[in-house]
Amino acid sequence: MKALIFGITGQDGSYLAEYLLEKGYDVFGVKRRSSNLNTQRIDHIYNNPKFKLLYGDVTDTSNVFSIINKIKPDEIYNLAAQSHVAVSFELPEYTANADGLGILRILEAIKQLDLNCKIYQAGTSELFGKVKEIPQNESTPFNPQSPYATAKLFAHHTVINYRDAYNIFAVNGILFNHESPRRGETFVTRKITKGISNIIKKKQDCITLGNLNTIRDFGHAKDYVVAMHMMLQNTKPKDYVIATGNKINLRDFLIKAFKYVDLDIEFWSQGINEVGMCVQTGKPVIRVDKKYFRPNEVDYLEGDAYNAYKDLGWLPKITIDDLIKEMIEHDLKFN
Ligand code: NAP
Ligand code: F7E
Repeated sequence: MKALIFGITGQDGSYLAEYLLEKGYDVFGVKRRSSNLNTQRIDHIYNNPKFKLLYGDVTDTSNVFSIINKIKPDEIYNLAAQSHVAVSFELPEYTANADGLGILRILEAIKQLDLNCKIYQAGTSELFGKVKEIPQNESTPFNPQSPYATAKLFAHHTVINYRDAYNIFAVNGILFNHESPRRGETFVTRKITKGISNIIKKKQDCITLGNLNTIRDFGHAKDYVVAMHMMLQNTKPKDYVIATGNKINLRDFLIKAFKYVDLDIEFWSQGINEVGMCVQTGKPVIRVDKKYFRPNEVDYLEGDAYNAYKDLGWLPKITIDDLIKEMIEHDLKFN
């Protein structure tokens, strides 16, 4: 079996590649050219004879077409995206091009080449935006709040349209936030675990964050890539929500994370004056800065993945406590 992964250098691409190699797949990963090395997450599999890297970009139609024509994969995983919600407000057009049109280019190549290939599209809980229902499942109405989410909404409907119109086995995974030691350092969980490691090593005094009034359903990326593969082994192409069902607000995440290094946090004041004080040292270790606020915020995400459990047998295995432990231990060791 040949799997082609767009977005191989990212968090999910690296875990998925490992998982598919363990299953005996030949894995082809598409990476963008960069002026500096960006393969840190996949360096350990680079010499695996069943793994190959190709240069590509989902904004380049001819490149996408020629890669698919050359490899003729059995499965494609489209994980390539400008995946940062806050950045999408600065780069709306590029985000629409990569995150919205990227999958259209892949589907169009499959259609024109008439290939028998299954396709996974990386959808997101950001589609629910300002939520219309709690918890969110596959029937919850979408209400996107960012250029990232509107681009992913286009991608979501494009997948359904190609599935219905051309009988292509294409599915959307509607994945809630998933994290790991490989999470990009500007996403909130990694910013926190790296910040804690720096505070312990006296390289940093304080972690400066944006909106603390936010609730997320965090899982581990390792569990979530298993769901991606399961969706392509399903008897028919269907979209699924993937989540833990366990929500946590950012202040509680911070309290848990600091607790792991034996520090207690108390929150004082409100809004941009809010600080997280360390009980043991009496010093502020968390501050708020408006520059990390978004023009629109998604305040509450809590997923219901019952259908993935019922149809696919998918369940998350890694708890939030184990996730935090793994991330902090990694950052203490390597940063
Ligand atoms: P990530 O770490 O940011 O990885 C994104 C990957 O896409 C990177 O390999 C990146 O390459 C690549 N990429 C970006 N623009 C590209 C382009 N124009 N052409 C080709 N490749 C491009 O994201 P992730 O956390 O692994 O997420 C994987 C996918 O799931 C993304 O589509 C994301 O939007 C979606 N998603 C993520 C979550 C989550 O919580 N992690 C939840 C729901 C959905 P570089 O290394 O060169 O930047
Ligand atoms: O923010 C708040 C921020 O950037 C989480 C992507 O993988 O998951 C991710 O998107 C929350 C938000 O992730 C900071 O305002 C506070 O409410 O880690 P994040 P995200 O926006 O939820 C979804 C499912 C995806 O699909 C995306 O690709 O934390 N927050 N202070 C902050 N966030 C960041 N980044 N930095 C802060 O300083």
